[in-house]
Amino acid sequence: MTDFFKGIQAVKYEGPETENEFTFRYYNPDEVIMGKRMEDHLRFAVAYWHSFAYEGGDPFGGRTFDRPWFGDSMDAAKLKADAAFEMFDILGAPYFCFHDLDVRPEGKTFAENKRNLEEIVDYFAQKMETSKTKLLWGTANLFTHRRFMAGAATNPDPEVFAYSAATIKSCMDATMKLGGENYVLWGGREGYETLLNTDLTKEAEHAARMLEMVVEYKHKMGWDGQILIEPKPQEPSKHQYDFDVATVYGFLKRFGLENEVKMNIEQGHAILAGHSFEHELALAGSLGMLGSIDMNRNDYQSGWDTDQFPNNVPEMALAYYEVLKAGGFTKGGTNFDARIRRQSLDAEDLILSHIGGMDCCARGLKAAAAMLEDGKLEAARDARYAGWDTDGAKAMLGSDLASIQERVLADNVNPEPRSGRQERLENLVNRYL
Ligand code: XLS
Ligand code: NI
Ligand code: NI
Repeated sequence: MTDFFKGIQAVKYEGPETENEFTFRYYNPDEVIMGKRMEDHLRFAVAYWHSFAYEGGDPFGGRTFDRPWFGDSMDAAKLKADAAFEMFDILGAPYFCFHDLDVRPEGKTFAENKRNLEEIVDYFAQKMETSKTKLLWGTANLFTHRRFMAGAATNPDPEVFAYSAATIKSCMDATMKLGGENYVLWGGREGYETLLNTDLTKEAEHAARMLEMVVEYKHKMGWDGQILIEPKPQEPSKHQYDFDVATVYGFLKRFGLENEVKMNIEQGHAILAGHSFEHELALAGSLGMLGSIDMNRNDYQSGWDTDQFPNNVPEMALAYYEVLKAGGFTKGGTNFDARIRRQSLDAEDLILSHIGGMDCCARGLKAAAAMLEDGKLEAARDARYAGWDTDGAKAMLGSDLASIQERVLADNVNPEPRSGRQERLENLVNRYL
């Protein structure tokens, strides 16, 4: 036991009336919603990087946090793991997620990195024998070290492609060994700073080949986890190839990978792309591509990926509405890719931020389920398209321009516009919140 979280008890559900800050008011893991336990709907994950590796830096200043595990030795990495699993227990977190660089010190060579990761993975595996927390996904950090400054799979230097492929293999091995349910690829620097030095064709082909190798390795190992791409439009690079759900879908179709790969959709990234979160989720749902979500909001004024914990229930309600409509999570879940602010120095802040985020998502989920069960919103949507239920309308889709023109002339077709009833629907949604 470390003494980092000393005095903080396991967080329990006490209901909305409680005065105790260290309890859940809405997140009640065992409560059954639409036939499924809340914990099984939401499948919360703690992000190792933000909670344990982030030092409190911003572009204008460095470390503000003082954590006993900061340092680049294996002992420090193990202390970090001890504290992490203590926090998972306190929160009753069903899952966590990590990058290789979050959990192991950076070595001088690839071989050293590989050994360090394997040692920590063994350490995790021991802890996971007694912990209830499982691995939602693993991933490789192919963006922090300077070797990746011009990309990983899309780097003009084939040796960086090689280093990246070797690293991905290690991270997939780690994920499989720990029973992870997904493997995520976020293309941190897969994009460009300037078109003046960039070959778009080569970079796309190399990115696709790397992804194919990931899929091939998954099948070779007989692993049944999901491979997920995480879209983001920019930051750190000026333009990122995995811009948004629509762009990633086009890329997957272009290279014939659309049945092998799904998406991990992050709220903050949706906003950076100029979309709402529910837009990205709805589109992924309609394409059958919704794999998992990163549940962290951006500040709407800053235009930066601020990775804050969610605190807006109406937004969560619309988001989980799309998740439920898409059939809910199977292997995916709700990862808090969120960090506390750099002035939030205390161990308590780490716990309270997660409690708040979990409660906010739980309220959103409950509202979404009520909306879906009530059926009024879907009924209104169906009514809007009811014209298409007729045999004539269906047959038209199988006909051609000339026959359609003949009928329009013969029947003197002259459609009357109808209200889209937006405000009525907005009023309806507000009744569930
Ligand atoms: C960064 C991304 C990153 C991925 C994992 O903006 O959200 O944290 O989720 O590499
Ligand atoms: Ni992000
Ligand atoms: Ni993310």
